Amino acid sequence: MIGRKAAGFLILCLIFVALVVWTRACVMNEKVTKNDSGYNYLIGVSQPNLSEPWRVAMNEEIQQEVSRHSDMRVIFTDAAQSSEQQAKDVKKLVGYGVDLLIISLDDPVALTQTVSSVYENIPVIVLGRGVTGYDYTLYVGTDDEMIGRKAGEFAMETLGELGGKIIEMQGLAGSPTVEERSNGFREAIHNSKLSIVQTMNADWQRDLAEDLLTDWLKDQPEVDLIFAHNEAMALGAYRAVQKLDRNDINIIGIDGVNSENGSLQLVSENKLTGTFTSPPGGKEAIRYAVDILNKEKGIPKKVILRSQKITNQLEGKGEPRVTHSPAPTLQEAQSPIVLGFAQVGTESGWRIANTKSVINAAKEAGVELLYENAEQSQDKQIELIRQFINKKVDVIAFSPKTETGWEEVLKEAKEAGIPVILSDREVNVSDDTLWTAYIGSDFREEGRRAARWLMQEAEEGQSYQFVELQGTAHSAPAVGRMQGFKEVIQTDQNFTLLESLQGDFTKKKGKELMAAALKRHGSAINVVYSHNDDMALGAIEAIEDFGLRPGKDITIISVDATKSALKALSIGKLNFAVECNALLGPQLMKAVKDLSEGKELPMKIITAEGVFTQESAKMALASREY
Ligand code: GZL
Repeated sequence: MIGRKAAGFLILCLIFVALVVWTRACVMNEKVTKNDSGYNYLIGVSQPNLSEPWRVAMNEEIQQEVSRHSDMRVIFTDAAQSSEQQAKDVKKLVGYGVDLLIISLDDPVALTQTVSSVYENIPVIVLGRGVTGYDYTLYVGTDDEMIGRKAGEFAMETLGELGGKIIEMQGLAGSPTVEERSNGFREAIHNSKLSIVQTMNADWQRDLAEDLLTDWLKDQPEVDLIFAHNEAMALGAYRAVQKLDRNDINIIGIDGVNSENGSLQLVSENKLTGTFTSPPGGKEAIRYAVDILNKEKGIPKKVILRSQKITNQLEGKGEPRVTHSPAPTLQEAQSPIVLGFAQVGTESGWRIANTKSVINAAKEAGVELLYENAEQSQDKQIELIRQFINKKVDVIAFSPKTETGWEEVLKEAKEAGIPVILSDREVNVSDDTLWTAYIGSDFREEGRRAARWLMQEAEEGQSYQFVELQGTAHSAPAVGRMQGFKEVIQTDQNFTLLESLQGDFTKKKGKELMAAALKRHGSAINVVYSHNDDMALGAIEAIEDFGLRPGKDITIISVDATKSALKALSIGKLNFAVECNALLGPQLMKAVKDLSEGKELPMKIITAEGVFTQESAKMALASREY
């Protein structure tokens, strides 16, 4: 007889074996389930609600694009306007083992932490309305400040010389979308005869907008226009003015969905004066999800979709008027595709790396590159673009020296039907369909990152006097980095700007300007904020010549994070570098290829970028590509 102990041991062994078999079966079963049903990727989509037509359209786009991929499945959740429920939905989707989460949210304050924690384990695409911060793989949405600005310009156009009183109907307070749309609108009407007499928050919801307005409007005789941040609230506004027989009030909305109660229909029925499309981005989100899951290189940080103005100035055939013809796309591409590229110059290490990236990527992609360098002359760049037009290239790309002065030549390119891609720097033109896409950085965020680091490293009670070395005057990076830095640093009274000096992004100018500033201020300077590495490296030499220790007596922060900056960081002569990605070649060629395949490009493709401290620079130096 087997002893009692032996029997017990045997039973334990049998239980253990059974457990192992069962676990394997589960795992196999799960894998079997996935592979068995013939799909590899499971996408989770979390919506805060489906009460807005815009969100219904978003899901439809996602479903449609997923159905083009036989190895992909999607699960949708709808939190019915509860942030707590949306957080639970996200956890449930992660529990199902989704490979990628797409989340659109109304309440970033409640959900940003949830998104951050999911992002630690799987890719996350934030769609439509944003989260605060950058803890996600990719944001697909619109430029909400631009939409707000366009809506403000339209309000001025609508109310004309006399101006008027406006109610602003905002979405959920605290959302970056609300803040940006409101900022853009207020910036546009600033110094005009339009004034916002009441701001309300209807949390993106139609009925709440209707109730708030019905209540407020009944004893407010003088309102001329309502600006609603989305079409659901615009419809609510319409119902309120209808109820109160106040059809004299103009209503401007955003979203432009072409569906029942979508603002495209409301405009054509003359219920809205106009609207600005805010493409839901479902199609783009799935396209990038495929690239992310396939571990493609060069995934951007933000993809910004183009918004168009739709007004009730009906064309003869009674359709809403979509102003501005669309930006040019590529009709009949030659083979190989011919790309004309007018580089701005050779002013910095960043620029040299950028040029190399474009040339190498063109070779790799089989694109015939007509490369020219304007050596910092805008006139030369304009001339080069005209040459490309005359040569009938398929696509033109260039890095505009400054933001302005491009209307004419871009009109000529548009009339010639040649798409123009802005590489690395944006332009400021009245009609943004004069260019087809922008590929580059968020310069204001680069400036904010520099300032945030300075403030977090600042010693309690210590006062700081800083010199700013600015890049090329009126260039997009110089304007953006100055604005972003100022927006943050001005919140701390311990920081005082001594001088802002134009260094044109060159090491020579950076050294000269820093030497002169030291003569004027000496050791009163304890911080230098440089818009690029080359000027920072020039400043380091000037500081040493002056007898002070760069990185110790004077804290230096720079933007670009080229190899030479990482070297200076690693030996303590530089204190912090904000990355500006120079390797735009692959993304530029992908955009050119997409155009040649008839795909519509996003309006802006914003590159993913990081930051470097002295410690992280030491780790990254060996493998740094530029
Ligand atoms: C930024 C780029 C700037 C770099 C400089 O995208 O345009 O121009 O920061 C370069 O180094 O000269």
